[in-house]
Amino acid sequence: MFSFVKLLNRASARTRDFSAGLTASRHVAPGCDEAPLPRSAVQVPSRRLSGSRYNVPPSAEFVARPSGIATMCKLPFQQSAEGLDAAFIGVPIDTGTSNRPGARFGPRQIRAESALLRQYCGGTRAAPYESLVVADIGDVNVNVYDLKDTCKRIREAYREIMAAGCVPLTLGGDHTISYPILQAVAEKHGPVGLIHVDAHADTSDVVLGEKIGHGTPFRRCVEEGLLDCGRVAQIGLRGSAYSADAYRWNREQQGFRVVPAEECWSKSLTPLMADIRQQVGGGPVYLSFDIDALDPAFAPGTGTPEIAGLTPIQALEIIRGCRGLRLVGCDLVEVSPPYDTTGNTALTAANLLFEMMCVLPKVKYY
Ligand SMILES: [Mn+2]
Repeated sequence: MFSFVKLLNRASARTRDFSAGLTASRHVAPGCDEAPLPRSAVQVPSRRLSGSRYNVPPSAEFVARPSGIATMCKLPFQQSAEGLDAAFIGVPIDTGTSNRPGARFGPRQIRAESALLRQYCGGTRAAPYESLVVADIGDVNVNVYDLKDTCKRIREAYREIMAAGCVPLTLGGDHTISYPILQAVAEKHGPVGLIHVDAHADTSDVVLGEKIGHGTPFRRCVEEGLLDCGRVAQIGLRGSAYSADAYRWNREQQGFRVVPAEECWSKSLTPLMADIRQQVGGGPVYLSFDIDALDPAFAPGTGTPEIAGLTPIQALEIIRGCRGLRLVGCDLVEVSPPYDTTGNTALTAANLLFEMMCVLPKVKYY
């Protein structure tokens, strides 16, 4: 019988820093006559064992995808953002949703589907794990009974992440979460530029008498001065509205660039992103991506779907078009797994989060 230990050793020789996150490979099937692997060799990320700087997920060439604890991209889990350049973090709430619930299960399923992701971006030749120290730092301990308390908990958690000098890559969760996240981001960086990809503007003032919800986060951000409004772009907006000129407040009063879905139909968004880089560059930028920006044919697992949305190709053009910007945080929100039994919405979200990591400052490209 082929030795599992030999397999691991061979893998280590072929893939530098392979054993990082190897908690995934520790399990030995019942009846298998292998001796258990030495504890120290498999339970501690090799970054700390080897002195190497980076975490690298185990390759599916040597460690089966379905094995192990479901961290984002099969990266090591760590308790805090200390020492990290970027961190995946979940915010599992849907108490801010207005229609279909379920986004509280988003982070969990995005992590599960992310097991398919590999180490490099084949399309752009990005090598994030040769450039950044990244880990999964788990979820914010939210209060599913109290949205305002949840916002406070999110703000406090992200203050710590920002204090550690780490870029958060957030797995949502409904869109309410971007408001307390941006409070913490702006506390550190001052008013930030924003690229907001969404079917909806999310700038309502009050909904059902409430100021906090997934339709209001960017209104609250504007009121609190968290955004540098001339450096805000909203892409993919569409659908029926509460008035005929639904985006006037955004455009005329705040100076946002609003790019409705109609202006995106049937074309590459690469030229648009060249314009938007000019508009939002020159300072820190936050990227907030609501999965409902995509057409529900591609991403049905979401709370407020709108027909005639963006394609996954356009989503990649937008995210890859952010390369060169000083991104200080990114989120991917509104994945509601119960509305997509195929898992494809979460799989798409996992890929988009991976692509966000690939365009962070200092990522190496071959
Ligand atoms: Mn939204």
